Amino acid sequence: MAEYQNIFTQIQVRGPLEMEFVLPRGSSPRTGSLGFSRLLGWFGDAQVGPIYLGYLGTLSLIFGFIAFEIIGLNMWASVNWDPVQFLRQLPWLALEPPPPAWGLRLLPPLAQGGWWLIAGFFLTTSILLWWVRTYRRAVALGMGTHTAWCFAAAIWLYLVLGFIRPILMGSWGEAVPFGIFPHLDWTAAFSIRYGNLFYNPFHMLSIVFLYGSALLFAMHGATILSVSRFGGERELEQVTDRGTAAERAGIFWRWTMGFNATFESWHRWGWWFAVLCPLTGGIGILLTGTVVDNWYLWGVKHGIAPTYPVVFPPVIDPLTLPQNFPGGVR
Ligand code: 07D
Ligand code: 07D
Repeated sequence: MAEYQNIFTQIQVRGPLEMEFVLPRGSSPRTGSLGFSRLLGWFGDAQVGPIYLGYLGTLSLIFGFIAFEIIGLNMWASVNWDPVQFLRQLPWLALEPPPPAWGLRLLPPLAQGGWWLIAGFFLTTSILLWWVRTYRRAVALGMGTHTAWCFAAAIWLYLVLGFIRPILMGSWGEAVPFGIFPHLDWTAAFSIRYGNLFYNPFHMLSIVFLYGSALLFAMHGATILSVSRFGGERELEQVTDRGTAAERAGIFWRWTMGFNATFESWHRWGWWFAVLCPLTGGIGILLTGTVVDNWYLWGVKHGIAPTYPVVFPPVIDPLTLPQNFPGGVR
């Protein structure tokens, strides 16, 4: 028991390496028992490894590495293979999707988005393989698959942005480029192109859950740390007892805001807020350009955005005036 509790305190255990469970039949062996790290011990458990790589993990890393290489080499080629410029300009470099003229063509010329499609294929496969890994490792440990479903919510937004919505719009050109600042430019341009994403109610909901997640995270972290002098981080033993850290933490919130979550329900709040952020976000992106062309005009129609007052008289395009064309009307 004492050993178990040390995982949750700042004491760093230096015993024989914990070799964890015996894996079910057919599992790959675990690799890399690296020993202990004092630095990591300050942040969490001090033991490093063993890791379960398995064939899914290995494949995922290989696919991810290929995607990363294709993106990096394309970026490097775009500065004529100059290593200094590559490093200097890295945050601005991009691998862009095919221009709209190629529509949904599966293999446009490599330099016109072909590489983007190949990199996207490898990255997506890598992410999906990693998802299966999170699912299967949880099952192997007899756990629920909550982490996998949380991850699936993020993958949903990723797939909407780079795959599902471009297909519905009939062009890969709608998708996000690879690149640090280029993907921010895409985000800003997308908002402007579709009439200001602030008026998209699903963008609003996504922000609610993003900010809400930060708030809940802050409340939870602060609450647990504030009762650590009563052993509050040993949550499970305390849920049903009186006078414990758990009860004090609950009473604190009941006193300050009239309501308290329980040690169990808090984690449901956290899980749902995290999941709903990209879930609602993905719905918002999916509707943009497919169902709604301009979120500002949509907002005006539904009474959430004002029309701009007519401050200036209408301007006549000078090119339409005959006096600008000495020969008469154009
Ligand atoms: C802290 C967990 C660790 C993850 C890290 C990110 C890469 C990319 C690849 C150079 C919280 C690892 C980064 C592997 C390197 C190349 C080709 C998670 C933590 C440390 N974004 N975005 C960032 C991605 C989108 C937006 C940073 C990915 C949408 C804005 C990083 C995706 C839109 C801002 C990054 C993705 C959007 C960022 C930090 C995929 C709308 C910032 C991320 C796969 C949702 C911030 C310079 C972070 C920044 C930022 C990665 C998608 C908007 C490079 C992988 C298209 C407004 N994004 N992003 O810490 O500093 O996440 O940008 O969908 O301000 Mg982004
Ligand atoms: C990106 C899910 C995919 C990631 C995966 C991870 C790897 C790396 C490697 C670990 C993040 C794969 C990981 C490959 C592994 C290592 C090393 C989740 C991702 C699978 N917005 N906006 C959102 C705000 C504006 C715009 C969401 C705020 C402007 C667009 C969020 C503001 C314009 C999109 C949000 C603001 C604009 C969004 C994202 C303020 C720009 C989206 C939620 C205060 C001028 C996305 C519906 C999320 C979305 C999105 C917040 C402003 C554009 C809540 C706070 C008006 C185009 N915005 N935004 O979970 O879903 O992202 O919209 O101004 O697509 Mg926005």
